[in-house]
Amino acid sequence: MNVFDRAYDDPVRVLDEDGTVVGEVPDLVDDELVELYRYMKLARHFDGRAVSLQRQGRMGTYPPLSGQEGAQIGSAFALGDDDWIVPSYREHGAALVRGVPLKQTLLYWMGHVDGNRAPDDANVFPVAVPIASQVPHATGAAWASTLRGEDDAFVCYFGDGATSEGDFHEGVNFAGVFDTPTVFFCNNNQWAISVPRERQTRSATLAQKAEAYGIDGVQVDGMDPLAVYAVTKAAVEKARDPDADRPRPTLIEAIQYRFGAHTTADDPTVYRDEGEVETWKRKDPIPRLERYLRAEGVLDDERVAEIEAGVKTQVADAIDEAESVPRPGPRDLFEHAYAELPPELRAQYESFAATREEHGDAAFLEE
Ligand SMILES: Cc1ncc(C[n+]2csc(CCOP(=O)(O)OP(=O)(O)O)c2C)c(N)n1
Ligand SMILES: [Mg+2]
Repeated sequence: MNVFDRAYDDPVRVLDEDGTVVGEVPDLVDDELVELYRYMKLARHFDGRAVSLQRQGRMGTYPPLSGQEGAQIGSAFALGDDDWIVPSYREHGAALVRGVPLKQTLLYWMGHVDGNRAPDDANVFPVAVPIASQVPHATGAAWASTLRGEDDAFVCYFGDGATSEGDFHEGVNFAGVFDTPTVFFCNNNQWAISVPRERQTRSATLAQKAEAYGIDGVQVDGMDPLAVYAVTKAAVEKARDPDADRPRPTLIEAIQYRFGAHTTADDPTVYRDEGEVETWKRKDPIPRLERYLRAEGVLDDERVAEIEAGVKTQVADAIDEAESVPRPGPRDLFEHAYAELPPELRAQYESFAATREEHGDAAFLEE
């Protein structure tokens, strides 16, 4: 199957909503399929616990990923060891597959500066909160890698809303012109906070935006992990091949839905219908893959129970580890952005320090 030779509005599918095979099943052995499933369960459980920690005041704002596990885990699974991911702020699942421990993700959302530094061997860029700012970075890093004679692919994640930003167009255009090994992975979860996909662009699809930049564009059912895996794998292999007979960059539009709020600071009930959420929940990537794996005899009740127990322990341990790290102090607010504080920030810092002294804040003074 050449996934790139199809209409922009014809998403690649492997499993239907019931887990029945409707496309070409990618070549993964049973252990890999179970691992894919386990990671999705782990990401889902982590997500629920992270929201709960925020609600209990044990963590800062957090962007939930539930519903998007198929896109995140399926795509990250398709990468080689030396490939890179360039995430937005919701890619905890993809980062996990690439070797960022859950503890690290928790630390980030707890406000620790160290949380934004992936382990050296994980090949994961820092979290990017400014929308689409990571797109030119992914193009640039991929171009640098080519200039160095390496053959690594760079998968850049961003949302539907990000396609309205100049950075998206600049990054994809440059990638087309310089034929960089970049895979632009758009998580079209239908909403940019409260702005629906229809108010984002008049284009019929996001995938077709690739046409303007002379690269391949393809839609995939983002809640079908096997389809996501197959499409990402094809895009990554093309990106790595300097002799490819098609442009190396690809724009993937992964159609999906976020089940929860945009972040814990958002209330989606004020802008979207409960019926819409229920419709998309029927496409949930986890039961879908589970049904397929049970039908294939790869999973049974016992194995599922074992996976669920393992996932719970892994998340509980990560929370314990993250919470045993001393909390960042207010002084951290003034560090790390500038080597030397500009005068206005220095004045703010001094005024803040004076109030801490007045309050006899020993912890602050000792920091
Ligand atoms: C440049 C910029 N403008 C505005 C914001 C505020 N903001 C944070 S998330 C978001 C919506 C992004 O939607 P989308 O790209 O679809 O990603 P999603 O969160 O749905 O994954 C906005 C507008 C921001 N972070 N950066
Ligand atoms: Mg979105």
